[in-house]
Amino acid sequence: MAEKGDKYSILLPTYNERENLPLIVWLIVKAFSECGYDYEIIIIDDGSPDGTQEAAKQLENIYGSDIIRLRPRPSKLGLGTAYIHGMKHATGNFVIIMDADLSHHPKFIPEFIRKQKEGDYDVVSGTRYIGDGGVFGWDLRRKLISRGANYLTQVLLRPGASDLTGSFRLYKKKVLENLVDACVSKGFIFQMEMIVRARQFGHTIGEVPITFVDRVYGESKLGGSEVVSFAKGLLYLFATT
Ligand SMILES: Nc1nc2c(ncn2[C@@H]2O[C@H](COP(=O)(O)OP(=O)(O)OP(=O)(O)O)[C@@H](O)[C@H]2O)c(=O)[nH]1
Ligand SMILES: [Mg+2]
Repeated sequence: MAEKGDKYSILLPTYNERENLPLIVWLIVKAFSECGYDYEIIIIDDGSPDGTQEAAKQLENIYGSDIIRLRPRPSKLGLGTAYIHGMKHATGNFVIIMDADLSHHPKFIPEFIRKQKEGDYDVVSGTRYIGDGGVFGWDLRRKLISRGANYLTQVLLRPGASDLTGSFRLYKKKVLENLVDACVSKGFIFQMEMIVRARQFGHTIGEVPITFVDRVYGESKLGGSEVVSFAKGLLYLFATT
């Protein structure tokens, strides 16, 4: 049951997610109405040309401005800084970070919360690589890249968490603020650095198996340049942590 005083701020970074946003928001609202916790959804849209912001405004009208909080930025400034921007506006003592493209299903949120309370964890990370977790809809290339990146990192940095590149996580807000201050990398590797630093600072990490479903609407952006910058970032972390 809900405990008094706890509030969850969900950060939803969006870039061209007009078709996905109404459904993900509805699913989050549903998840919280079932578990009864206080929450807010912070939408950080980077001037999406597809009209995501208009959709977000309609959602604000439907659910109210206490639940849906719009914190847009004028142009596409990247995912890492979108989290930082959103975090600054978060009023909860916990922050949940997830993608808005329906790859991360909000039905797992109550499990994240339960897990966090079970061990008073500083971080709870969704994992595709243990228990019932898994990936659906990726081609072999994408699976190999994700597995490879994860495996290499496990070997080089031994972070003690099974899914390093995933981005469906719950943080104590104070812990997230510290980690964000400490992290240097941008892009795909940012998620990994967060978990590596969490371990480095002695934070506790709980894990929840999640299924990850490839986006149905919208374009995928993972290209060769991301792979190269990931490899560079990994070597940097290996050398400095
Ligand atoms: N605010 C903001 N959000 C972004 C930006 N880039 C991506 N996003 C959002 O961040 C989340 C994750 O991005 P995705 O494009 O799904 O990245 P991915 O899951 O690695 O790749 P695909 O799903 O295959 O495209 C989604 O909700 C995006 O809309 C950005 O520059 N600014
Ligand atoms: Mg995605």
